[in-house]
Amino acid sequence: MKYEEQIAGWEQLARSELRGEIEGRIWHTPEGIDIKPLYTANDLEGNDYLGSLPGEKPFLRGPRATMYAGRPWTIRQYAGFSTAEASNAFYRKGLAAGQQGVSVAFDLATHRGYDSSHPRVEGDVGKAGVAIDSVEDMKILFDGIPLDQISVSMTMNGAVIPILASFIVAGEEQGVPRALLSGTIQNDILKEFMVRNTYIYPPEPSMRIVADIIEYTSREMPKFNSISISGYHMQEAGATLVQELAFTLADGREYVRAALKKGLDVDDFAGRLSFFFAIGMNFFMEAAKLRAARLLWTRIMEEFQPKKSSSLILRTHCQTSGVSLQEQDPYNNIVRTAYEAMSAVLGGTQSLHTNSFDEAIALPTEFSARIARNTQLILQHETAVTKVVDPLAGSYYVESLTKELADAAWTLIEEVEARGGMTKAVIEGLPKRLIEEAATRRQAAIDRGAEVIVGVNKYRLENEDQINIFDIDNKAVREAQVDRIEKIKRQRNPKSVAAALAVLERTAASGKGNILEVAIEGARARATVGEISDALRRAFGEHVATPKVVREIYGQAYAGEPEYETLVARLVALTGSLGEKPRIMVAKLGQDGHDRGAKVIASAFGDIGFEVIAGALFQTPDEAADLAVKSKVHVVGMSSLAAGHKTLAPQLVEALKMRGADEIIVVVGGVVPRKDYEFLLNHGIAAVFGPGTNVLEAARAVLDLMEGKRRN
Ligand code: 3CP
Repeated sequence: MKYEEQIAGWEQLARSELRGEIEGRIWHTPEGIDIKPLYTANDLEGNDYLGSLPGEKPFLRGPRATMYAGRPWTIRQYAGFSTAEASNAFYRKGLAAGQQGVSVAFDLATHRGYDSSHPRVEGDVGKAGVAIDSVEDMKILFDGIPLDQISVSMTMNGAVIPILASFIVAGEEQGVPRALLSGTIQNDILKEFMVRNTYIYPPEPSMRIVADIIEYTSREMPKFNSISISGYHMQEAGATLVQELAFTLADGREYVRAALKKGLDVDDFAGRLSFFFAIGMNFFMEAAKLRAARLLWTRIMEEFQPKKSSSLILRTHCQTSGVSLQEQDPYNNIVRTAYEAMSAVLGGTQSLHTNSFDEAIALPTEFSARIARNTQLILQHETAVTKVVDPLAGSYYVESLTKELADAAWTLIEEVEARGGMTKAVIEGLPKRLIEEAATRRQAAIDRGAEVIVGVNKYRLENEDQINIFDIDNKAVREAQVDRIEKIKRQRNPKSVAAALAVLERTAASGKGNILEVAIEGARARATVGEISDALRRAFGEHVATPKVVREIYGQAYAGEPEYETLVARLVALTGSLGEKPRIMVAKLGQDGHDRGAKVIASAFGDIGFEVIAGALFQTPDEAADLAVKSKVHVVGMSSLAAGHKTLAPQLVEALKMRGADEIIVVVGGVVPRKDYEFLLNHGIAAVFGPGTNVLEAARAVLDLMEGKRRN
């Protein structure tokens, strides 16, 4: 029988099993790729990359010839909290228990270039990462960790100059010259403007900083990866896998151009560019994404005509998806993470972080961190997945997916190119808008139950046991940090600090010289992270984003559904009785730039019929209260994802009271542990919406509160 006839036979069988057409079983993915129930040899026709080998161009099958059969991926768990002492102890325990590399999470004050003593960061110090104010903190952070043997990744973008400078000096003072330091600095500012928001300076000077770091590390630190070009945060913000792939690679192309503009030879730096992707729950597509990424990166790099083949290779770190973790029935997260980890490994990652099951709600405990680490150790030692290179190769489905993802991402990459490249596209806001639209569409799919999340919108437990949550005494951390800063300032030579900072400011303003090189002198003289950042602020100014809200995505997804229409009708009635649309301000306070939740809420509430005022990022409680009063809002919805809620929410309530505006209803949404609800409700918060909240339910609750208030 001919193959075509065989397939026709299968189709007939399938139709009779389905009692309908096969088309009904095609899965229309958010990526715009249609997935059929069956893939066959026919799907491989026109696929040019099937014969390629790992370690060879176009590296689709892996950057190394032997991959994990030669050396398994690095188990690199991202961690950091509280003080340098506490984080150092955590790293040392992790390394002793099988972790293979260090990955530092800094707190948001550090990310945004503020010392712990700065009044704007009161709620942020030591919360979502470790507080680092100077070389002294950095030395404590790596005490007893030999920096010439253990590679260190630092997720830092905004305050990348003082942090990398302090790391280099800490290494030096530990007896490790910078040429021997191995590791990675994230240094990927473009995605900050798109999604992560820990930028400080405007895009153009920020691109100069990236290029200066590439220049300096390629000359002085041959074992150090100068950048980690990240799609992770895009997926976390709601991007589809095609968007994640395309925008990340387009960012990479932009960084290569920025480095070439500095006069560097492509072969001097390309081999030390690295990448970072998220791995979500779409198991095969995620593995295919990594294969497609390597293929496309080789294509992009060939444009720059490097001589070394290592310049064509995409090496990547991966992290299992944070947004796929749920607060409800949290042990399910262990299972989710294990699948995602397997997918990352089948895709050929070089380094991996596996999330802890409690990370939807708080920092990991020692217990949850152990399970997360062991998820990888079990993969490496017990499953035999390391024995064979690229085991999915040749799969009709995975090879087709790899090609379809690559083709779709390439179209988007070329669209960005036609608009003048990624810096321009970012300034114009195209990627941000597309990602926010995708995020809103996905939220609607989850709220409607079209996308099932076990334990959240289906199979939900009636009663849930609460798990132990790790909490940071943020006040104590801040006091300890302030004491140390004061001590450093007493002991250092003020003249050398002032001189180093003046040179730094001049170097930045002049456009000549290397900013990192001169900042190292500042760090050595014990200038703090805040002082070095301020010198650059004086030269470059600060970036202020104008929040924009996407419209008519959420409403369209729900159009015609009774529960949505009922809510819209309630809104119309309330608008009639108020004589104006109910106004809600969505506020982000402190240095927490995670704005996916806030944006989705703003977008959905707008569609339902509220007038939405989107507050700027990084407001203080006083600034938010001023805007709320000026905008005459009925409700403030504070979105908190970085654990600052217990400090900032009561301050916001107080600030409104001081302005005689205590009739404004304040609700809090985001990553708030259940055990904090009572505290917030006792401090003037009217309702708390934790992770997994259905947006329509939140809108209903806000309406109830408003109507209740009108009746009283
Ligand atoms: C690797 N090697 C091999 C083989 N495989 N040698 C022989 N045979 C093999 N099969 C060599 C490599 O060439 C290299 O040596 C050494 O072994 C280490 O391998 P590697 O693949 O370079 O691995 P690693 O050092 O771990 O570096 C991985 C990358 C790096 C390149 C991806 O950039 C990295 O570690 N990134 C981590 C980024 C990170 O952790 N980010 C955290 C984000 P040579 O070096 O001598 O060649 S956390 C953000 C969370 C969200 C938020 O922002 O809040």
